[in-house]
Amino acid sequence: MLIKKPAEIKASEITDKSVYLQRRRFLGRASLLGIGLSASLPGRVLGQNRQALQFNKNQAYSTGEALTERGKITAYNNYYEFGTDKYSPAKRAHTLTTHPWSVTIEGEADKTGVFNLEDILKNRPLEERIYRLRCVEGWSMVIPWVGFPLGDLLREFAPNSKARFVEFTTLARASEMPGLSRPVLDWPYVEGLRIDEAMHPLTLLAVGLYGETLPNQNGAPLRLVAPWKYGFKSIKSIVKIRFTDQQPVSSWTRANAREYGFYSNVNPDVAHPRWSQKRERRIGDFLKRKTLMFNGYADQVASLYRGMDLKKYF
Ligand SMILES: Nc1nc2c(c(=O)[nH]1)N[C@H]1C(S)=C(S)[C@@H](COP(=O)(O)O)O[C@H]1N2
Ligand SMILES: [Mo]
Repeated sequence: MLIKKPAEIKASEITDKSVYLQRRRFLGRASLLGIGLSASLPGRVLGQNRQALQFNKNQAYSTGEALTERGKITAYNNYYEFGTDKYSPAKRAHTLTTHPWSVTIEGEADKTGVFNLEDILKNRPLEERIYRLRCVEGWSMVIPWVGFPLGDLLREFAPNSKARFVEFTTLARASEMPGLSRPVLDWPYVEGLRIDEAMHPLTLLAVGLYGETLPNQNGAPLRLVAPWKYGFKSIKSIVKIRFTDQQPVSSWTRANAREYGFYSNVNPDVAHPRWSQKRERRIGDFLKRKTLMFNGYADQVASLYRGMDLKKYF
């Protein structure tokens, strides 16, 4: 049942953090009461306009740290398909058509094919998870994502025993992505995870942030979020997921293997060849803070790397 109150419609138009927090509290109560706030999901996930999403808050997987303002999360981005400048994606990504959208599932799995995003999202419950995101360049944010565990989706395709890795590919549509005219990276943007990293319960596929569909500059309509890894692993606007027995070569490794390894786990003890990773600036803060091992998710993910030399496998 859809019950819309004027106050609630207003809140979705406002980007201020305190208002959002109030609204989140309201959403929490509303979902307890079983009141739906948005009609006909998943159709509404797909439009380019901001649409309210229906979700449950996953507190167990959320940090209690102060959120980065929505306006900062959506204005300061890395999305090289729209230019290498941090402010270009917000200015230019509106040209991206995110509907219709399909995702090709390929490789070492019983079920493969091309699937409409609508079908992927049908009857799939969404969660809000507040995660830290740490860019390899030394800044970080705290982002309230809305999405679902990647592993839940992957299992539906029944990957076989050869599926040791998962490779992800971003859309490469030159007519809508002005950055593709420059060979800064080898397009399309490709990233990869080991299968156990992909299946880890922290690994999210996001369709929204701050309670609404993803802005294009943040990777609409579907992007990866692996919060213990440097931001570039969290690939945007995904069109292909491939199960493979070979370790994928990511666009960043292809561009500069010495600087960007396959794992790219946040690690204050392994410096980037051109700068230290010991500290980071939380966007909005004046002073820097210490970078934490695995971006603060060591309790959950350190066991994935037991026995590995993380200086070698950086
Ligand atoms: N397709 C694609 N995905 C991408 C990037 C990109 O340039 N292209 N940049 C990455 C980098 S370096 C970071 S830090 C994060 C930034 O995500 P945000 O803009 O939503 O904060 O997206 C990652 N995903
Ligand atoms: Mo990044």
